[in-house]
Amino acid sequence: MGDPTKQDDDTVHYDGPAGGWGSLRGISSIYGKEWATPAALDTLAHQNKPGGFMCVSCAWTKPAHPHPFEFCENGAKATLWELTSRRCTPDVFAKHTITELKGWSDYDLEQTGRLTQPMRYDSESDTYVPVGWDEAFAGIAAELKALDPKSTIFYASGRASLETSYLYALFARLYGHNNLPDSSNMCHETTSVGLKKVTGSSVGTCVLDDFSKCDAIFFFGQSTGQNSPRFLHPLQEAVKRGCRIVTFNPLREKGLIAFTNPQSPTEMLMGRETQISELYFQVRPSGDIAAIMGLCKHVLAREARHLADANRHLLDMGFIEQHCHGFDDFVARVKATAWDEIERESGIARKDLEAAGDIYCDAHNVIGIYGMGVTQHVHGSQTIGMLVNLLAMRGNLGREGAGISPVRGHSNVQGQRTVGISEKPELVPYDKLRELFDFDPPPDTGMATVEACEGIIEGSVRAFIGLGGNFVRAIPEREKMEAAWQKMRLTVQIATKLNRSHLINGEVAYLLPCLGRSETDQQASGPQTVTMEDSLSMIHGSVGKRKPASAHLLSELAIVAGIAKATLPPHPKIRWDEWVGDYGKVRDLIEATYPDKFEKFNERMFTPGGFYKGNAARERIWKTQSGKVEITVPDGLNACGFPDAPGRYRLITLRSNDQFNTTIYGYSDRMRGIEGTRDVLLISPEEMAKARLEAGQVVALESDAEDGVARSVGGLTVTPFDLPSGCVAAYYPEMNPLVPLSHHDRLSKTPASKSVPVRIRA
Ligand SMILES: Nc1nc2c(c(=O)[nH]1)N[C@H]1C(S)=C(S)[C@@H](COP(=O)(O)OP(=O)(O)OC[C@H]3O[C@@H](n4cnc5c(=O)[nH]c(N)nc54)[C@H](O)[C@@H]3O)O[C@H]1N2
Ligand SMILES: Nc1nc2c(c(=O)[nH]1)N[C@H]1C(S)=C(S)[C@@H](COP(=O)(O)OP(=O)(O)OC[C@H]3O[C@@H](n4cnc5c(=O)[nH]c(N)nc54)[C@H](O)[C@@H]3O)O[C@H]1N2
Ligand SMILES: [Mo]
Repeated sequence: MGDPTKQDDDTVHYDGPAGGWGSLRGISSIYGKEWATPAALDTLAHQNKPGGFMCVSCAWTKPAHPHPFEFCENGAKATLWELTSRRCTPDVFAKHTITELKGWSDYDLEQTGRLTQPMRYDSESDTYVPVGWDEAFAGIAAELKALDPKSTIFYASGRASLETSYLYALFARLYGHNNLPDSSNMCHETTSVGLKKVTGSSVGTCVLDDFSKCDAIFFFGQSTGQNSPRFLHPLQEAVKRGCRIVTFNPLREKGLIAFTNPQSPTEMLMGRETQISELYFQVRPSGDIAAIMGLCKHVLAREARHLADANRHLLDMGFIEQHCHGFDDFVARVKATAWDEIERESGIARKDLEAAGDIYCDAHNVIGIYGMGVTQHVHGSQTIGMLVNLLAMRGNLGREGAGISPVRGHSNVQGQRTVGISEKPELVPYDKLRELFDFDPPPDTGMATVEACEGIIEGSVRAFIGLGGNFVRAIPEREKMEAAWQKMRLTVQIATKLNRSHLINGEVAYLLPCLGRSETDQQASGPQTVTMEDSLSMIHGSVGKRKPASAHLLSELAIVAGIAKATLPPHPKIRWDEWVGDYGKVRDLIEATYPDKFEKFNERMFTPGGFYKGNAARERIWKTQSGKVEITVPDGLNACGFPDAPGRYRLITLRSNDQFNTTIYGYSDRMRGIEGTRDVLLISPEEMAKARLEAGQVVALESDAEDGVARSVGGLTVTPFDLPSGCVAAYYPEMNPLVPLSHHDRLSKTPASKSVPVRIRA
């Protein structure tokens, strides 16, 4: 295995805009090595096209009129990663014990390639040994039958299809629990809970067409160039027609500054780039509540001037009176908040916030966008509330060309929630489940991610099934979690590639390899289609055409059904074999369970651009407590939940464009100019001087959380970087040992990974 800290020798430092030659080089650096087959290129050409398969990377929408190659650098990487010619066969496990494999880097583990056969952990030899599918299902079932269902966890990492997710959740409830954490619990749960609280809808209100009608876009903590690059196309088009973009982000992220379309030969040859953000503010991490407060303050000042000069309102009084609850309290709070407080907490000067406020006031249609820079804070839900307040002031909600648009992560993470992956029974139509399957689903609230981690640490959780993902790497509190994990009785991982979570196994452990989305899924009734829901609530069919990586693979749906059938007693209405034989029948069940969202599901699944699930909030129907948009008042002006203290920094945990979550593709963070290593501590030159640090010095980060627990990560090279004062940045997942499990959004329990309290130890 290569040295994981060394960079690939063909990576180059790239200083241009996002997209452009750099992104093509990013793709070809993977191509050049081992994946360069005509078949792979053909697969990519079908990516995100009607009748083709849907990208396994991000959740950005798939347009009705796709580009000739509707994929980006990251989508291509993610697909090629799945198409690798390398195989992690039983041979790999025969040659290396689990203890040995634990010494490998995460990068090297995934480099072993696609898993090919079901494996069972053999404690005597400390290895994974091959096992037949039926034997694996029977073994898992025997364990599950002996356990209290409520002591087991069924995790899902937002990739599995709507069909598989629906059956997975059904299995959990038939077996007897609602313990269905999802990667969303670490991601946009703040949206699912916080946005729902104020608008009544747990998802964004915008559709793609709104981006061609908006006059201004306000961006908070979402890194489009890295994490949803296809979204740069509609952004570029919006800018070209005069839409004004204002961005709030502690880092100057390339994609939001300028973009060259890699699919436009003229732009590529002429080196032409589009400036994306007209104004770009390096807000302090957790300072968005203050920044939005400043914007609102300016809108109120403009309203007063407007009334005096023109005797007309600048605010949308009709919307406020008819659709908002609590507006007056909010206005009182904005007026009572002083500018110097706003400047201090946001790190942005008053005149700058006023300039941004002018763009807001002068635009007829405004869209607010956000990502992890908003959701992963102790008061992330309150920041979402503030963004909704700002939009509501001029009626920018539930109207064409305007709205709120959280950008989701995993390609079907939003959809998994739609079809029942939820720990909350009140979010699932139990009456329909009773009617369809003739059973009583469990009434009690189950465990989401944080509760599952608490249960694992405390020993009350006895079994964990992972439908994809890399739970142990993605969660906070790594040290305690890794130790506690091995005390579980049973761990089962359904996966395409080997990762860390597969090596930290329970007493009884199975590793079950599944088909990837780009591969043909052949069942009794023929090749199958699967479906997903994207970030803009569009539902798409996806058909894999590639030959499976191994003849032993089963589909995710078949694996879930296989375990369920072996575990549960027979029941005339539960027809696992029939459902595995024809996924169309599962879609019929989804339609019967959610008739308003999935009408004519089988007929409509190949609608170009997808079909819209619908959203009441878009129609100005607010399913909130008051029946109106809840205009909320935040507790304070920062979202971090801990006070400033000497030597304490807010740590931002970052992704690079050369990773997909816990999967590290390589060591080139091209857009930030960090090459060859991920073991860096990014810090501003001013903070370096204050802390007497030298560039290149190796330091450790230590937890500075109020709980006093010792947590640290060492070996970080001090790297000067353009960041606001009082904060540092380093990579996720390497920094996860520093995140306390209790450090999460107060409302939704989303881990607060974007402002972790740390100290630097030289
Ligand atoms: N290539 C690639 N694509 C991906 C992923 C990946 O890992 N790699 N992951 C996928 C997943 S699951 C998700 S959820 C999405 C994540 O996509 P994003 O939502 O973009 O998530 P991050 O990159 O973690 O953080 C977003 C930005 O928040 C900024 N930020 C940090 N703190 C603050 C703050 O306090 N305020 C503001 N305004 N900004 C802040 C950071 O500088 C960063 O630019 O991407 C998806 N797509
Ligand atoms: N500190 C910090 N922590 C974070 C974050 C952060 O910004 N900072 N971000 C959080 C976020 S937004 C998220 S979404 C989570 C991510 O948490 P997870 O979703 O649990 O992690 P991933 O890295 O996306 O999972 C990758 C693994 O999924 C498996 N896989 C890939 N494709 C498939 C497939 O088609 N089927 C199956 N069954 N398996 C497949 C492969 O084995 C691969 O190793 O991490 C969270 N943790
Ligand atoms: Mo995510």
